[in-house]
Amino acid sequence: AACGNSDTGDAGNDGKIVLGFSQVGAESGWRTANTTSIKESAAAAGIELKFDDAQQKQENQIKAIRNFIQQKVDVIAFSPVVESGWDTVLKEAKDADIPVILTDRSVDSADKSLYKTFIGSDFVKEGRLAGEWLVEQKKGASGPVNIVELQGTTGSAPANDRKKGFAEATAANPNLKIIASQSGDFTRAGGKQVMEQFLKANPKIDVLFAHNDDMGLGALEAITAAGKVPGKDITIITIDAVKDGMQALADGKFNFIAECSPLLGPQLMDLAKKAHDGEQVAPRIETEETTFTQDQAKAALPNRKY
Ligand code: GYE
Repeated sequence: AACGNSDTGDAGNDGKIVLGFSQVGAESGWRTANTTSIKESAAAAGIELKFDDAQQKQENQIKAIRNFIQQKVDVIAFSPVVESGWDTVLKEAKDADIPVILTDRSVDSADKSLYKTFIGSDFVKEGRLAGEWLVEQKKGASGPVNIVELQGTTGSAPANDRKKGFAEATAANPNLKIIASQSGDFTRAGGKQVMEQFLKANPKIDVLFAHNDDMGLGALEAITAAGKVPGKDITIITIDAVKDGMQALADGKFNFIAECSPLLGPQLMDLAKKAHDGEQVAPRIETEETTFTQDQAKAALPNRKY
């Protein structure tokens, strides 16, 4: 696949760079938009993409990466479902001289030489922005404000980091109390099911913080079924800002969203080319994002791409 060097992996691919990508799964609207971005960008950049969907299982990702190594792809990129447990397989890629690009989520490996770069969001910041908005909203509260939290996939970087950022920000007001926090695995079904339990166990819930739009959307069903009005009886804060989430925000069912951009494809292809050519790349590339109130969602919705 390489241009002119002694690579053996280029049979029948017209000299194209071959990129092996292991995706987390298809758990959310964010993930679907991310997959589309990667596939479209690869096609546009003339990169041959070998795409694998791991169905939210680390063992499947490790298997996919080993397959990519065996097939001698030029570059490997993946979005690690959880943060821990990657050292062995990353070492195998390094020994095979295949550069690895972490996409969207990072790993906790101490040896940073195991990957070229990490492109993605600052999840701690997203959690903090969500928390800061709530602190501002509730600054006049005279009594306790009960918060429930729907966490993302257990052990994933966005779940760990968003939880941390939100807890840090909301600590500014001792009235803000996180009374329950549990994983809904970043899915609508998970969000609905866990919210049902929260509502049963806690007579007074003032705020829901969901680590992504999809869990918030699932929770809407549970809240409505419990006879409460989402966005009014319960303030709802989420992360991502995919179209369905933005619609819920514009409709007054959500109250605030911290954006997390899934459109990582174009930059990833650029990095894959650079890594393949042995060019230096920055070790960390941070995605640019914003936040949305209900009015801002109304204004942004017509032009929202995903
Ligand atoms: O927020 C969530 C998805 O890793 C940033 O994964 C991503 C997260 C995103 O399932 O919706």
